[in-house]
Amino acid sequence: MSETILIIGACGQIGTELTQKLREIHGTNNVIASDIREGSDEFTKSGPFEIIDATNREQIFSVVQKYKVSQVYLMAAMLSATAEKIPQKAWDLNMTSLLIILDLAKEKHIQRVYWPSSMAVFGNTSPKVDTPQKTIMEPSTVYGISKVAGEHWCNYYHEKFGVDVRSIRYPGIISWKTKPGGGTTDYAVDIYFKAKQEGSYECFLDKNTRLPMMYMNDAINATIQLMEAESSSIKIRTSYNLTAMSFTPEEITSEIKKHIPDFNISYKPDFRQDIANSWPQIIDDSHARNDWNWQHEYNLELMTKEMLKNI
Ligand code: AKB
Repeated sequence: MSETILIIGACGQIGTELTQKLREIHGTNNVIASDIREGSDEFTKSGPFEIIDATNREQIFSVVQKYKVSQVYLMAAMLSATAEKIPQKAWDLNMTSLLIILDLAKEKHIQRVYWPSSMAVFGNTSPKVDTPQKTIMEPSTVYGISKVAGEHWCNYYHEKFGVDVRSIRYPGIISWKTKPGGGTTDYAVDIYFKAKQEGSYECFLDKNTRLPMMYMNDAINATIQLMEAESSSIKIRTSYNLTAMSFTPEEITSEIKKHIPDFNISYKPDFRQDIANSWPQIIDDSHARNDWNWQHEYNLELMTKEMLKNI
């Protein structure tokens, strides 16, 4: 069956590349990009684009009806570091948008929903190494609280109303096309840009802070793979643990130095250090690997080559 897909938050770091990939698969006119404001001309004029405030049900519903949308990818969200500064707004954006989409699916206006969760659902009391799919989840950030609550809303709508909602707990996502904004893992993107453009970087996390990460190509493939999987193979309707690699600022620096030997790093941890300390270091994503055959392609070495080649 042919799908008509709406991406909300299409101008963001993941949304941009997701839109491009889905357009390659489904055809440009079957993938409607939307965001609260217009992105670059190249992006907004390359296919259908609508202005949508993700907290406005009327705007979303009218676009769903206009294009007869069958699937929604809800990528609009406020990330961990920004959310700590404006908690109420973060909660409103992250929760209201999700409940609108889940309701539209419950009312059968759309057939399938993708919603991103995050490793931020875990907190200081979760195991840090090989963090299991199911474990204690006591997040210390507003972002994490909104993701835990969102995951349970997804599961509730699936169990109670049969809503086909699918979700991944993303680790830090690293890419060169569109920069992330407001996250704690953003250092692992900034470091490549600064290494290439200025030869030095001041890192806001300490050199030994190990965090789970993934290159964008793997994140996009995983997301689409999950959305295309048979419903019967999806055993988890909260959200799937997912990872590709884990490294520290010191380790990524050594890898960059193989290409830029004079690269210089200094460390000045700020409030984001506490957030990073509360997150897993290494995640166990065996459920995703068993249930829908998730496999990553990029490790630190391969990703570094790609990042430095493309920036
Ligand atoms: C963040 O740092 O807030 C995000 C995330 C891990 O969800 N990249």
